Amino acid sequence: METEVRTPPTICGMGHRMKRKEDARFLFGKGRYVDDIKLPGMLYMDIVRSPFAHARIKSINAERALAMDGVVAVITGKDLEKYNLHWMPTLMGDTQMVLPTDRVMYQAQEVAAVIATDRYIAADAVEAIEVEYEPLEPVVDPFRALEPDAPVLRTDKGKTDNHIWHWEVGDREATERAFQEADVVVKQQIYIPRIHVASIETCGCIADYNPAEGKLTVYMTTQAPHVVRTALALVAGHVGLSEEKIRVISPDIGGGFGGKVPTYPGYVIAIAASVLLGKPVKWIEDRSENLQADSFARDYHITAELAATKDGKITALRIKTLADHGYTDAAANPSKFPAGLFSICTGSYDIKHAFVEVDAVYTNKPPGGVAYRCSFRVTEAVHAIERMVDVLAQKLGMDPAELRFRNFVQPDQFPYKSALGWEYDSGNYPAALRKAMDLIGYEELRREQAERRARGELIGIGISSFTEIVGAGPSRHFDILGIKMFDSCELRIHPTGKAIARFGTKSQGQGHETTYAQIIAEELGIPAAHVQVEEGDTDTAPYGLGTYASRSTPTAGAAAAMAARKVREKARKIAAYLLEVSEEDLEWEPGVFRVKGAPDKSVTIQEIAFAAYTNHPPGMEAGLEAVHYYDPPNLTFPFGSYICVVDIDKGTGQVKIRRFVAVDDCGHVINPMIVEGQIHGGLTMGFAPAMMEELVYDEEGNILTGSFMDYLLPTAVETPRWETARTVTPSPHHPLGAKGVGESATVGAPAAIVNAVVDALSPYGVTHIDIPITPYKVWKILHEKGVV
Ligand code: MCN
Ligand code: CUN
Repeated sequence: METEVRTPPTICGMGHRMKRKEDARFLFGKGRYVDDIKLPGMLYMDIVRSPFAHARIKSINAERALAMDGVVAVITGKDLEKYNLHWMPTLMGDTQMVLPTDRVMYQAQEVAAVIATDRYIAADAVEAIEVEYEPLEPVVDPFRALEPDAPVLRTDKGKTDNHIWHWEVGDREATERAFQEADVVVKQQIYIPRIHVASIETCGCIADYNPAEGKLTVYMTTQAPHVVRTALALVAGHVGLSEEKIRVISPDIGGGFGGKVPTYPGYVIAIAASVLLGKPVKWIEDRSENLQADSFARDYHITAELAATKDGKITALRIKTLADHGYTDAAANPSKFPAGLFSICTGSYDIKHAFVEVDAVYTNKPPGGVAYRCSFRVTEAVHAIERMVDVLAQKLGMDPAELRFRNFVQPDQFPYKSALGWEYDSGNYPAALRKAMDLIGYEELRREQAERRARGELIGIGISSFTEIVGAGPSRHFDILGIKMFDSCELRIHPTGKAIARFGTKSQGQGHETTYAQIIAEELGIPAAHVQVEEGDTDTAPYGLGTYASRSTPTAGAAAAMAARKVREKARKIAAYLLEVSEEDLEWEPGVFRVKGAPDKSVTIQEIAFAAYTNHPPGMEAGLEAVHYYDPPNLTFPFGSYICVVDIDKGTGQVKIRRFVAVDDCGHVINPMIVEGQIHGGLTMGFAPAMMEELVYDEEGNILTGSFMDYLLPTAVETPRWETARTVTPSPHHPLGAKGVGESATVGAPAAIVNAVVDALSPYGVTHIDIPITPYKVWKILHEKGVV
């Protein structure tokens, strides 16, 4: 099944490969990012950061800095404390220092801020500030954090240990029984390391407080401007910032990937500085600050077990995880889900019994936990189950594709209720895997592998048949800080039949200006080229929860369709009035109402729009517009099957990806070109942590990968050529049958790569390798296992 194209290219509704409307300004170098904005009288902020992972601050001496020409102010935690602004809440309801008053908790933590007339002066003044520290014993290893004699980090919260929360789901006893009765049990430790998103644009803001109006405007690199506005009003209401006086503007964003969901101390300090000084204050992180201090991703220590019958029917899954959250839980999960949607870890398989528990701990590392195209921890879940299925296949001596087919949730089982409580809306897992196998020539590859193995060569084939879960709400289960997770569209049709549509989401590169316009074109027949899309300004956009967890299409995309349908209903009334027939006598085709049986009697949507302002029916309100707040009935469950083929060089341990086939299914596709772009980018962001990326700390909590010399990013040179294809299984509850897709490839890809490498090395007894699979790691294994 493919997405049906119902509109001509002149209208460019769903299914058209429309070129991105936003790209013109980017290609002309006319994007408007936060750092492009320069306000009159603007001051610049730079931040003093801690060299220690854990230390007491004995003194801060700013005298030399303050004496420098152009330095306007130095702000410390003690200054903010006077206004009770030295702490702020995190999105997970924990607390985080804005600036410390006595202790620093991770290397690169904010210690003080300098405000100056020039960015260079601010940077020089940062160097001139003398901070005296008394180093304290750091807690770096999360397992060490749980030991009874470990230093307690969050004494400010009255804690007596470093444990943050315990979360569990599933039936512990029934799972235990299934394990006792199983023919075969496999168990594997899996570490999914800390990684960093490295978007091209770092984080930053301009806080512009206008004392005459009492109004604060913040231009900010945020994926969720409305939530920031409400949170600011809640924490700074006591200093006179009430919500109608706060305007958050998220202009063009140079990549978010989850790293621009949290509220960083820098934003709050800049706002405080602007309010105190009555001038605009700009703060833009540099690359090292972004890498060393911003929200990380993953850092899950997983112990996973599968129980199965000897012929390969999986009967139970059990997972225990330790989550390292750094010094505060600043993950951006929905409130009820401290471990995000990790409980999707039964994956694409019909597993009767499952039990999952996650414990979170504090360590002396930067806070965070949700970023990097993760779909709220689905990446971790997929990695665990897709690895485990291969571990089991290896133990049973069964082909991993065969084992998957044997355990897939079958197409006729949807809607499918998983053992961990999710109701999968739709899927066809066997079809996607079959298609990927056909495209790559699976059987032929296995034959080639057997021949080459006989010659001692290392070739591996890895599969990942993942299930995603994206599109939060529904609001009965999903909220952030109590704010329900719906999303919105406000649509206005102008008299000449052109439109403006505003949304509560915020594109960071995903192409919303194009795809939302295409949705409205699909529903109203107004050419997508004539639909202006706006996001990111809280003074004009309807309230929404923002863009992350691939939720925009499932929520705001649905809202666009629903708002357009409301407009169409009013348009139908106007059409009936203009054509002097009853509404029932009208037929709709994209852009035109026709009289049934008299097809030459018709009015176009443009004529109707004009009439809405010039000649509307008596008794009807003028205008043609609608607002819709869409609260999805369920999440959407995109999925895919990826197959990776690797060749390993025995001499160097270098893994070369020979082929990578990705079959994705995100239901109906709005713009195939954009979806392919999302998948190409997502695959590269799956390849990166699988092969290269990791944030590493030493025992003192010093970051060892604090620059791109050590934190390795793939470039076009390292990145393999992606072969993509799709199946289309529409979501039954989404108005367009669409599912989210923005993170699928990042979620699904790493396991396929690891499975391929392990498959290559399996004849030598290798059952698992933790990512990143660096040449050195492979080289060591080759030597340990006596392969060379
Ligand atoms: N789309 C489509 N048909 C579908 C599904 C999606 O045409 N069936 C289109 C959408 O209209 C949209 C794009 O694909 O233009 C992604 O849509 P969606 O899956 O709804 O995801 P979001 O728009 O909510 O984007 C968020 C997602 C996340 S969470 C991360 S992280 C990520 C990602 O998108 N960050 C990105 N992709 C990114 N791409 C870029 N360029 N930059 C980022 O920061
Ligand atoms: Cu988890 S990264 Mo995206 O949800 O913004």
